[in-house]
Amino acid sequence: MSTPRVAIVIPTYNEKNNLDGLVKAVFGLKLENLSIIIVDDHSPDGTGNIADELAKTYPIRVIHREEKKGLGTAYMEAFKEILSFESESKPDYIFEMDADFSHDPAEIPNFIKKMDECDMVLGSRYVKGGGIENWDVLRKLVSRFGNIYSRTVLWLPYRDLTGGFKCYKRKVLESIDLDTFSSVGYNFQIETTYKAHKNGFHICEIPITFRERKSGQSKFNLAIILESFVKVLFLRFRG
Ligand SMILES: Nc1nc2c(ncn2[C@@H]2O[C@H](COP(=O)(O)OP(=O)(O)OP(=O)(O)O)[C@@H](O)[C@H]2O)c(=O)[nH]1
Ligand SMILES: [Mg+2]
Repeated sequence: MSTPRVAIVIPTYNEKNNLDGLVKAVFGLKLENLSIIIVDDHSPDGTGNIADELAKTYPIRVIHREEKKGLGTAYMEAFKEILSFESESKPDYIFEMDADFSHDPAEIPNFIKKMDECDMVLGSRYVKGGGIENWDVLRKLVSRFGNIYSRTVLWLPYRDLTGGFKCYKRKVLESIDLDTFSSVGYNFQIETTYKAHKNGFHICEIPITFRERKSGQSKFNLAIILESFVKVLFLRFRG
C-alpha cells in the first residue's frame, strides 16, 4: 500500500497552553499525508482561536461547536465529517488523541506501524511496557477498576478499554453506526472498542506511557464514572 493518509482527531476544551505545542510536536514528526482535525467546544480560554491560527500554517481543519457537549459527541462529529470527505481525501487511518500531552506524539509512528497487521490499535497502559506517570492512587484505582469491570461485563479481551489514544482503519468507523452511540462522555472509548470487536475487526494493543496533564484543569469527575458504570451495563444487555 502507498503511504496511508492519516487524520488525527483532537477534541479540545480549555487547552490554550497545550494545543500549539502539541500541534507542532505532531507535525514535527514529519510524517507524510498527515492532517489534524480539532473539535473545540467554544473553550472560554480561547483555544478555538489558537486552532484557527494554527490552521493557517498547517493542514488542520477546525470544527467549532457552540458549547461543551462532551468528548464522545466531539469524536462522533469529527468521524462523520471525515467519512463524508471526497474519496480522494478520505483518510485511511484515523487517530484519537488528547490535547494535553498525556498522549506522547512520539508514539504515533508505533501505531502506524502496527496498523499494517491490525484494523484498530489501542494505546494501552496495561500491557507490558505501558504505564502511567504522575497519577494519584485514587485515579489509578478508578482506572483499574473501570477496566476490570468493563472487560468482565462486556467479555472483552483487551487490557485497556478506557484509554483515548487509539487508531482505526476507516472501514472500522464505516462499520459502526455513529448515530446509535449512547455515550456522550468518556464511556465513548469503551463503546467504540466494543462495537468494533462485535463487528469482528482485528484489534491490537501496543504499550503507551500515559502522563498526567501538566497544564490546564482536569475534567474528570464522578459523573464520568457513573456514566460508564451504567452505560457499560446498557451496552451489554441492549447492544
Ligand atoms: N471538544 C471537547 N473536548 C473535550 C471535552 N471534554 C474533554 N475534552 C478534551 O478531551 C481530551 C481528554 O480530556 P481530559 O480532560 O484531558 O480528560 P482526562 O485525560 O481523562 O483527564 P485530565 O487530563 O485529568 O483532565 C482533552 O483534549 C480535552 O480537552 C468536551 O466536552 N468537548
Ligand atoms: Mg487528559
